Amino acid sequence: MTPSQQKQFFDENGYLVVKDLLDPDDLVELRSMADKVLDGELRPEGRDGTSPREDFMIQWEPGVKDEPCLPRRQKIRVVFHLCHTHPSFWKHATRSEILDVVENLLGPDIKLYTDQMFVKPARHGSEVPFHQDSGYWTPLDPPNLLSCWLALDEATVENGCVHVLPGTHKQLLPHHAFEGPQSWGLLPHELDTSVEVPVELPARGAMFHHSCLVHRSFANRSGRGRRGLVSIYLPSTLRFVRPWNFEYGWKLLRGKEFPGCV
Ligand SMILES: O=C(O)CCC(=O)C(=O)O
Repeated sequence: MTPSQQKQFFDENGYLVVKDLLDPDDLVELRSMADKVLDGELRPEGRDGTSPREDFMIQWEPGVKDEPCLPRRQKIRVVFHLCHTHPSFWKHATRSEILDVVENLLGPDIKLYTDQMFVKPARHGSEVPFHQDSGYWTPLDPPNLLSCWLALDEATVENGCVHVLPGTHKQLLPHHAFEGPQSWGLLPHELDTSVEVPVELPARGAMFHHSCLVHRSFANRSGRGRRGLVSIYLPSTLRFVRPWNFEYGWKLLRGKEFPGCV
């Protein structure tokens, strides 16, 4: 697809797949850093070289968190804010291969919010229920952020790839609290699930998705893990409708800032 075809597909569907986004050598390097984070072999490192925290910010898989015999990497559900706490992940979040696509889809003035590694370990990875990311990021208006979901491992239906409802990005729906490791989202009976599409990706492929696109992923009961490193961007023209004290701030990556905006 040409960039203008990509933009047209994204505007209509709310997502875009780029199958070979990363250079193979860059994938090897990134996977090795992700392994170290998951195995507890890497400490967070600020951009000034200091080490602000003992460990990365981790959400554990609730079902196996306290299993003494499982390796640490099998017990991790999500790791947050890697790009703000280690230079290797900052390098990833700011790489031109990603930002060129982001600029095409969002426009020239781009800020970085943060990143999250969804680990979905083999056999123990729990589901992510239907949600729109802007259902979480409610202080920002308009709800128009963009995620780049980069496959560190091949993502298939079997190991819990992300599923999307194309075209649902045009409206933000009210979210609800419910039980589970991720307790904020949308209920299947509120949605037209007949249009649901599994987004299978080769390792080093990526899906870009709008923050109002409804999506989910199922539990991983297969023998193969599936890690997705999700970097999140926004136009620097968005405004806060409520204060949001995010400790790392919103970093300008391309273009300019605007008075009164994020
Ligand atoms: O990777 C997953 O399973 C879920 C990802 C997700 O919800 C997101 O990128 O917003």
